[in-house]
Amino acid sequence: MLTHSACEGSLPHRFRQLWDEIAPVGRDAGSGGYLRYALTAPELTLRGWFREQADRRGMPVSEDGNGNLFAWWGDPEAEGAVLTGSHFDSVPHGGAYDGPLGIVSAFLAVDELRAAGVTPDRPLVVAAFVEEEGARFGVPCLGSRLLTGEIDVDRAAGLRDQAGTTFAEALGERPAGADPALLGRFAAFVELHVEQGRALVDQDAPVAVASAIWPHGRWRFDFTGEGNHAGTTRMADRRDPMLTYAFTVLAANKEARLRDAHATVGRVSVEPNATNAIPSRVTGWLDARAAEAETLYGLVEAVRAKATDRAGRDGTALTCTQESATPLVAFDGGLADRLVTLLGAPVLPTGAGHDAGVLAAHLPTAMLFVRNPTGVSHSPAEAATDADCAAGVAALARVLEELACR
Ligand code: HGY
Ligand code: MN
Ligand code: MN
Ligand code: MN
Repeated sequence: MLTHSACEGSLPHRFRQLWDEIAPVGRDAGSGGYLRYALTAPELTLRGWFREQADRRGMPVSEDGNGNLFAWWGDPEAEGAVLTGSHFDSVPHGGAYDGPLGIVSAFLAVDELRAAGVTPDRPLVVAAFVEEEGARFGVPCLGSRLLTGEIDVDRAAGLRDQAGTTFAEALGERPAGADPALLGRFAAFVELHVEQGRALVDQDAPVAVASAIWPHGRWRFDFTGEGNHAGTTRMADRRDPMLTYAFTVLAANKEARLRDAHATVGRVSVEPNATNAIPSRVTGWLDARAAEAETLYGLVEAVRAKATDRAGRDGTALTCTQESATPLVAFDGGLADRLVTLLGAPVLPTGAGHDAGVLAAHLPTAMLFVRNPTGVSHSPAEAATDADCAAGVAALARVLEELACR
C-alpha cells in the first residue's frame, strides 16, 4: 500500500517546482490571466512539455488523431488501463489551475506511486484533452466528444475560430473521430480539477469527490436590425438589435433567478461595432445551466420566447441556435463511494463542464476537486495553495493505486 509518508514533506515543494515550469506559458502580463487556446503557440508549448514529462518518466505517448495525448505507464496494448488527466487550454484570460492542475497532478501522482515502490497491475495513463473550454472553436470538450463519438466528425472538422481557421486545419488533419478500441482499453477515468466555487472553503476541506455535473449548454442568439447613422436617425425610426439583445440579457438573468438556475451572456459581437452607428447585427452567446434538464430547457425556452416577442416590438429579427449540449452527468456511484471511503472527502455536485462529464457516459468516471480559496474561476483570480495541490496529488495517487493494483 502507498503510505502517506512516501514523500510527504517535500510534495508541496515538488508541486511548486513542476508547476513553475509551465506557469509563464501563455500568461498575459496585463491581466495576469492565461491565453492558452487549443492548438495555438502556448498550448502547443504545453503539449511539448507534456511529451517531455512523459519522456522523463519513460512513458510512451500516443495520440488518438483527435488532438488528445496519452502517456502510458505500462503496456499500451494491455486492457483495463486507469486514465487520469485533464486539459491545457484556457478561456480568455483564464486562471492557471483550470485544466493544467489535473495534468501536473497526474505526473506527480505517478512519481508518488513510484517513490512508494508501487507497481500497478494495469496501465496508468495520463491524458491531455484538446479544446476542453471551447474558447477557440466554440464547442466545449471537443477532444473528448470526438474520441467518444459524441460529435459528428465533419461538424468538428469544420468548426472555425474567429480568424476563420478550421479545427481540421489547426489539427493538421481531419479528426479521426470515435475510437472505441482505445476507449475500450480504459477501465476508469479520474480527473482532478481545481474547484470552481467556494464549497470546500465553506467545508474546510482540501479535496472533494464529485457527484454530478449539471446539464448545460450554449445557445447563439443572432439579432439583426438596420445599421444606420447615430446622429440622424430618429429614435422612432430605428430597428436597433442592441435593444433586443440588452432586453434578452436581462430576461435571461431574471428567468435563471426564478428557477435557481444559471444564465450568463459572457460573449457578444457587434456589427459594425462603431460608436456612431446603430448596429446592424448583435450576436450574444447564452451559457445556461441548471440542476435538471427540464429546468434548463424551460429557462432557454422562456428566454427565447421573451426575446422573440421583444424583437417584434423592436422591428428586429432573431435566430437562436444551440451550439452545444451536455446532459446531466451522474458520476459512477460505486466509484464515487469507493473514493469517499478511501479519502474521507466530502462530495460535491458542480455546474462546471469537464471532459470527465463526456467520458462518464462511456466508462466508470470520477472527479476530485481541489479547494480554491477565492472560489473564483475562469478569471485570473482563480487560486489554489501549494499545500492543497499537494493534498490533491496525494489523494489522486491513492485513488490510482486503489484502481490500478488488484
Ligand atoms: O465551461 C465550463 O464549465 C468549463 O469549465 N469547461
Ligand atoms: Mn474551465
Ligand atoms: Mn477545466
Ligand atoms: Mn458621418
